[in-house]
Amino acid sequence: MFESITESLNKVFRSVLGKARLSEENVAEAMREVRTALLEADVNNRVVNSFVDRVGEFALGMEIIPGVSPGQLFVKVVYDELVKLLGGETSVIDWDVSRPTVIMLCGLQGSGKTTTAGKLALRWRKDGKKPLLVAADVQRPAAIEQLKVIGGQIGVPVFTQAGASPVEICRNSLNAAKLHEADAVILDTAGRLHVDEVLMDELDAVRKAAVPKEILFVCDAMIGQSAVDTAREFKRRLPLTGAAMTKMDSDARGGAALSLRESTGVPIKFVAAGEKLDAIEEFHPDRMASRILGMGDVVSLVERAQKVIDEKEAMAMQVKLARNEFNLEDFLNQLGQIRKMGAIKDLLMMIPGLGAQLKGVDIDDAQFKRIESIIQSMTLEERRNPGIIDTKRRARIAKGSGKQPKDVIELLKQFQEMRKITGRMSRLGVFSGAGSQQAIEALSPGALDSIASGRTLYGSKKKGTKAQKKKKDRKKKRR
Ligand SMILES: Nc1nc2c(ncn2[C@@H]2O[C@H](COP(=O)(O)OP(=O)(O)OP(=O)(O)O)[C@@H](O)[C@H]2O)c(=O)[nH]1
Ligand SMILES: [Mg+2]
Repeated sequence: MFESITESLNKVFRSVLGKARLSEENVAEAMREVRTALLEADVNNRVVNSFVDRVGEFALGMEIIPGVSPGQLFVKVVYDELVKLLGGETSVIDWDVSRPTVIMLCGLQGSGKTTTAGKLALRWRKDGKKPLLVAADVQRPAAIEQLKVIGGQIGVPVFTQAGASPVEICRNSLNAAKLHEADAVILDTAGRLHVDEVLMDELDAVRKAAVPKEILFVCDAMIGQSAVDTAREFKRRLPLTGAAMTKMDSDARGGAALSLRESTGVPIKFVAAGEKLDAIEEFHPDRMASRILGMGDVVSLVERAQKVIDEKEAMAMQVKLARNEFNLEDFLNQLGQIRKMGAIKDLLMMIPGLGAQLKGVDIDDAQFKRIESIIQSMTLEERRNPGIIDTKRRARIAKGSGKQPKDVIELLKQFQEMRKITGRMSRLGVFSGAGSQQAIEALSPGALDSIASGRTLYGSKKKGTKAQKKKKDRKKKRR
């Protein structure tokens, strides 16, 4: 599984990890090699282009993290983008609660539908569920027998109905499910060598009759990136909810698995790597990305360092609050952090107990934007020392942010109020526990400076920005 791409990516990584510094040329060369590695793995062209562009952009804007080399950071950027490419979050089966969950498997002939049906049944039986297998492939006479044998091997009942159509079989299987008290009904459908209308009509009729909660596209990994076209064809006629990649054990390249999600939007939910009935796993994009890169230790090292940076930043903020040094610049940064996390109301709605109370309450993201645009129109000096903002400066700030001078006055008033409160809290000792002392001690000299200056991989923000601009220009030219 993925052996060839792991090997070629490792070659790229060894070369960047061996360098104390990375020049723009080094990054460009590494990116060229990453591109070749992906194309050789039979990854879809468009997927490769967008992946390489994204990695390149991030690599050029990477900020220095103390204790982490640029090469290690580069590996982490590739890892992060690979996780996203594979779907980001793990996609799980959406179980029905009020009725047996119907899972319909579909795919080309020989893709592994019947085997996968058995594998899923075994897996879910082990998880304490009561699965029922349904033989809905009347195309191939031996297909029903094949499923019966599998059911016998794993101790899962198989619903069959001689002489009936797939639609009848699937509809009747729902009654059988009630009888067996089954909670997972797995429909094994027929395949064809190519996507054709007859097959699609049949599958669509089955879908309407059995109302599956999940329609999984069973995809033979060995077909490489042509999986993309097939999946698209299936998706055109059926609302696919996920994919199961099979025969990963026989595929060293990985083109299908790496292209499918990005180019069809269908999340991979399972991967099967072997003929045996226990050879199936849930698909976790992060674990798969580490496996492909073979760089688990580098990735976790960088993650740890990034976490420390976040903690140090938070602690530095605490110290500032304690010393009543919190200024508009810090305020702007904090707002940016919050906004990065998503719309404010959505965030608040996630807090248990708060969601219900917030229903109907209007929290306006535009408010935050207004505050940000006013602060952004101030000079650094004004942000750090709002006391110097006189009538003239106020008029300039208002003009720059497209607001009225009274809005600027309002914001400054609110900010002073906030500082009064934090000042009071500080005098009450809220920020003066062991925390802030530890915070000061934990801040290694230089760490704060590098956070503050936002230095990039090349040692200066300016240079990184220029490099990014150059890259953008190049991209524009290509178009
Ligand atoms: N190596 C390997 N072989 C597999 C895997 N999954 C299925 N197979 C094999 O692929 C062949 C086809 O599998 P089936 O499950 O019969 O495929 P199908 O999609 O049901 O085929 P039709 O019903 O003819 O459309 C069988 O020989 C399986 O043993 C896998 O993960 N790894
Ligand atoms: Mg079959």
